[in-house]
Amino acid sequence: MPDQVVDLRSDTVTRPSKGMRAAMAAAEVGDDIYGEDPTANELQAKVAALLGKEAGLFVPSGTMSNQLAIKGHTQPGDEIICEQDCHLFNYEASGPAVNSLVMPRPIKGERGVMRLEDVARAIRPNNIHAGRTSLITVENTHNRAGGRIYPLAEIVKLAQLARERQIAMHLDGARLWNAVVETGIPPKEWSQYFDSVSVCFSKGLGAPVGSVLCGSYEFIQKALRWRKILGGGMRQVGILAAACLYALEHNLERLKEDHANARYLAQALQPIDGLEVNPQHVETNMVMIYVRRPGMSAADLSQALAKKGILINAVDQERLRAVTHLDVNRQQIELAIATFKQVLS
Ligand code: TLP
Repeated sequence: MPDQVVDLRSDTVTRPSKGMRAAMAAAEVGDDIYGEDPTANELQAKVAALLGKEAGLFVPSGTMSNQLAIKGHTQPGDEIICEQDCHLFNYEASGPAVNSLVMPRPIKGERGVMRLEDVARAIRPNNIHAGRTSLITVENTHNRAGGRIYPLAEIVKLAQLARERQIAMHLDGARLWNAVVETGIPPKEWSQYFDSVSVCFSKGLGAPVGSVLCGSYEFIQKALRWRKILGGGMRQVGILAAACLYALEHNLERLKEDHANARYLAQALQPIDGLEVNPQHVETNMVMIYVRRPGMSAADLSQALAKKGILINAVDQERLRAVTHLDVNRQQIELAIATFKQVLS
């Protein structure tokens, strides 16, 4: 076994810190199914206020949050427009089809960003031959686009189109925090264009569990019912909500360090023979690394690195995705770089 393991597979691998665990242990709790958990209530109110929405709902995962949002905005048989590389289309086990009986209408984006014309063209006409287009979803930051920040100007245009055509907008903001910290644009400014917003605490913010879905009172009441149906109603959940409150207070600003580490990693990998990396595409905490060595797939390189303690997932045949987070420091990034050099020499 290697002496040291550097885990760059995802920012979901972070473990709760001592301080976070202490906050969890000290949390005031109650039965959340009765709406009586003060810490969960505090978190929901705080996140809703941050996002400028009427209400928030604590849920166990980003997946459930997205699924509840789709359920809340659609009827069976509807179509939902999404970017083809987005999480809810690729990594939620066909959840939209299973839970909401809707058809995803994936649009090919340019590194995660959809062209307005393509979205407009994909909206179904109002006649009996077509499903109703009831929802447009956006992912910010965009995971498979390498943590790209969805440009606010593009969101504004999409929202205008959606309003004109009476289509709801949902934001998968699992990593909205990264976009907020990097751009300095506050959460509310992003979320004002959406009817619902999902944010996660178990990614770069370092909490063990938890997402919050925000929207109107009416929408959240519906989501509350569906959370129960799906088995996501929990009891003394303040123990988990406390971790999220702690994360908001202590781990938000420091995301900048993860972004700096990602940029540093990209710059160091760029000149290595056999790799293709564009540091200009590194906007937040992810680095997409193309493997350009004949006969070597991304999976091959991932395995060779893993043998030496550097864990980085292949996201397709030719790409590795390295994700920086609060459990990886600069010295560990240096070790990762040295190992890439060694493996590819
Ligand atoms: N993403 C995970 C994997 O599922 C791919 C990761 O390692 O990045 N939205 C976005 C944009 C996400 O990246 C993820 C998780 C989710 C939703 C789902 O969150 P969870 O895992 O809490 O269900």
